[in-house]
Amino acid sequence: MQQKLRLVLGSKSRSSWSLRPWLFLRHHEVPFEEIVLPLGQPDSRARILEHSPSGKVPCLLQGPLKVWESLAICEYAAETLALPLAWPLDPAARALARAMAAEMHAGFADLRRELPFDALRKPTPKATGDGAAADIARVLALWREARSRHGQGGPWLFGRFGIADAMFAPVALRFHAYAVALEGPEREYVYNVLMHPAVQEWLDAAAAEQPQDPVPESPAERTAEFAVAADAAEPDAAVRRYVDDPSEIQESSLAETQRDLPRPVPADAGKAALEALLAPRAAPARPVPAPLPVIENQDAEQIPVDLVKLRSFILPP
Ligand SMILES: N[C@@H](CCC(=O)N[C@@H](CS)C(=O)NCC(=O)O)C(=O)O
Repeated sequence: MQQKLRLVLGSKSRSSWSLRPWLFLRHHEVPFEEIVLPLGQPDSRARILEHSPSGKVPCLLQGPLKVWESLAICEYAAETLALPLAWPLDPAARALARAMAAEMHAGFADLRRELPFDALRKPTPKATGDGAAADIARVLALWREARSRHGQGGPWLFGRFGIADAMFAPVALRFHAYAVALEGPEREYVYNVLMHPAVQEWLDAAAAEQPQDPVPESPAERTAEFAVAADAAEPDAAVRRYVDDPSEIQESSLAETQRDLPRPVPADAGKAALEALLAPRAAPARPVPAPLPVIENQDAEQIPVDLVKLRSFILPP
């Protein structure tokens, strides 16, 4: 019998590299124990080094074995747990998937630096420099190529969920968090990543974490929840909504509302999926010390959200 797996992770709100193998294992319902270590603390490095020889997370432990590096962890899991669809079966697709995963593992430094992973960020656009813009364009081109050439068997890059999807999942979450303009298949792909039950689980766990490190943007923006209420059937009608404060419902134009909505929302989003996308993420159960006030959102339930109508507002006909 194999010894149990333990996965050493960083804070879920911050550690994009940890998300990759975690998601791969969770997608395949592989049982493992989590050891979550807060990042950005004075003792973070020492605590990580107790488990991970590289001084970085993630690191997979199995008895005396330590596997660090996100890609190597996914590979090890695929081989030892016989997960053959970790890579597509067709050699050409397999080569492309491996090249994409390796390019992700080694590259996109501007994108990662300019759009840092923040699982709790309210979707808000951010201006990027040429380097990050080029990285975004490259990622989208890769996704488009994989989906159009090899994605017929399912909603993931190569049809079935594989290592390439796990490697790009944090990028998809960044595109969502920074409201990167997306179209067609890329928009749907980001949506599918966002709606993956394990990704939702990760985001919930991130929301429940004790905030540890300085927040780069305004605290209100970080913790604020987002909701919209639509109360008119006409597409040019004003939309009632709140952004930060549920007690302050304002009217905005439809264009403004569309611009601010969490993205992406594909044309075939069902009611339940849309509901999940718009639902406020649960606030931490325990009190959060200043300067990170929790925005209480109980009032949100009192807003008469007609999701079917709302959907017709935010989706193209
Ligand atoms: N190439 C590594 C990157 C791992 C990495 O950079 N992890 C970050 C967290 S996302 C880390 O451990 N940083 C150490 C620290 O913040 O103390 C991998 O693929 O696993």
